[in-house]
Amino acid sequence: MSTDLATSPTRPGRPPARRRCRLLRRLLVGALALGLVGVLGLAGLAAWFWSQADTSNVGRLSFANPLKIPPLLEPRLDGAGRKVFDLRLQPGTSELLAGKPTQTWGANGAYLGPTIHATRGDQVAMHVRNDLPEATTIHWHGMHLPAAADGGPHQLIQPASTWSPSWRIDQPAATLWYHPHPHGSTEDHVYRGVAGLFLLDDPEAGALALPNRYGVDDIPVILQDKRFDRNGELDYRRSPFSPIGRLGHQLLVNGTHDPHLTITSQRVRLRLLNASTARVYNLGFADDRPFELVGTDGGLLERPHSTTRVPLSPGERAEVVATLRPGERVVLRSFPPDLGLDPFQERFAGADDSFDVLQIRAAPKLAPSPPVPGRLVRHQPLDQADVVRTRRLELDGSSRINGLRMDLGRIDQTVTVDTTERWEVANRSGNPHNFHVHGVQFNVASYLGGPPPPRLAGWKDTVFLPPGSTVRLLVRFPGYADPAQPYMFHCHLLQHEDNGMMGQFVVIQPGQSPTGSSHQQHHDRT
Ligand SMILES: [Cu+2]
Repeated sequence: MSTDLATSPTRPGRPPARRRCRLLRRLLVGALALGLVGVLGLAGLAAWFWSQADTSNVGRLSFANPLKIPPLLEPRLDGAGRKVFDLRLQPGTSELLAGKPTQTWGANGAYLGPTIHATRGDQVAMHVRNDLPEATTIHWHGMHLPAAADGGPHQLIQPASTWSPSWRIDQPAATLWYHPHPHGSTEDHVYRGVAGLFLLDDPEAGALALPNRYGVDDIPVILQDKRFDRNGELDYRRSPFSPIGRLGHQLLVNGTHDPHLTITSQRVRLRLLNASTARVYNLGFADDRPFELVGTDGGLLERPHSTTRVPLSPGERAEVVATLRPGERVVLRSFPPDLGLDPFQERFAGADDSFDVLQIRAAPKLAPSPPVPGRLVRHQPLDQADVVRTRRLELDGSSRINGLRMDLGRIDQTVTVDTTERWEVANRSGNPHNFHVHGVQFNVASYLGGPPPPRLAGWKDTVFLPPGSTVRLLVRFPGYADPAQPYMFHCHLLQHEDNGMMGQFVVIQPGQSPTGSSHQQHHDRT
């Protein structure tokens, strides 16, 4: 190249060709060097973020604090024989980390809410008073109930107002929960601390020899990860890299940091709830001891499933029974979950993270507990032969279902009451998602191309979907039809949900049609 240039004629006022060429080369080398430094810098920055992105508290806890047990909410009976529960949503100050006050929200307290307990057949009435500075809702997650009582984004409770839904409990014993659901703010409202358990009971489950003394051998385990700033306040920043939403560095169980639990009987039932906004847990014991999985989102399994790990994505629940030896200490731990991502994304989505959750301390003498029954409850699973319609729902990116963002004024699906449908849910994005349906419990007919694993064999209302996966659900819509009030289906990774990965369905009588948008708000000023 330089030879050719050297033979070209020189023009007056310009450097000779050879010098020009040298200059060009220098410029080029300089630019390349600069580029390289830039690329290395960016790579270094990415590597730094990557190295900072995994989180673990394993080995760093002292298990100093007794596990808080949310109080049981005592109902009063009204003249109509209904069990009336009073919830007051309120702001407050909590000491989540020792010595550091944190501004939080709760129900009947500064953080989280009481445990509600009801029995199949009960007529319940909930009085939800909103003393928060913002409008919110309370959704009864997993409950079979009329759409107007569901507490989705249409049932906004304005500040200083009370919402009073009522319904009859008509579903099997289960570990359900309640949490806010205002469209666009669900992640923040849940993160601030409004959530609680709603335990259902029935005679068949009540007759089983399972640990059932609340707070003694039947223990709520509400898992939440939090990020705190230097002053101990909740950090609301979103991670620019996380494909799933805000991930915390600290773990709270029932609002307790660094917790332990003392047990005085041989077996303990843990009701595990993932009440985090984005984090997926993979729960087991530090010594890998097997335990019995006895229940999932919507109730007990037909028979216990012996395992060493239970993965839980946001919103999911599991009931497990563990056996202890006198005097021992064992740690419930969350191991790195499998999110189905590439190693780079996995790191930013929490898939390399591990947490010590709770140290269980067995008393020196343990009262004997009966063995876990080999058969639990009879199931009447939904029948493929009854399917009247198949719907396909595709989760796209991090904010759309079937190409559309949530619109409170648009009904996406219309189903007929008392029919069974197949819902084929496909995760068409590179992000992990999960899928939650309001108002019903479903059966998983197939999961990732095969039959459902034992942990998905029972009633579910929320199911995890790794990128590229498809799950087929059998869903039946018994009892309640209302052409004006929609139920929701959505991703329960709350940032995705707030961003629009949600749709609406109405349940109608045969021949009815949906009666348009339903922006009605059900509240009375009090
Ligand atoms: Cu999602």
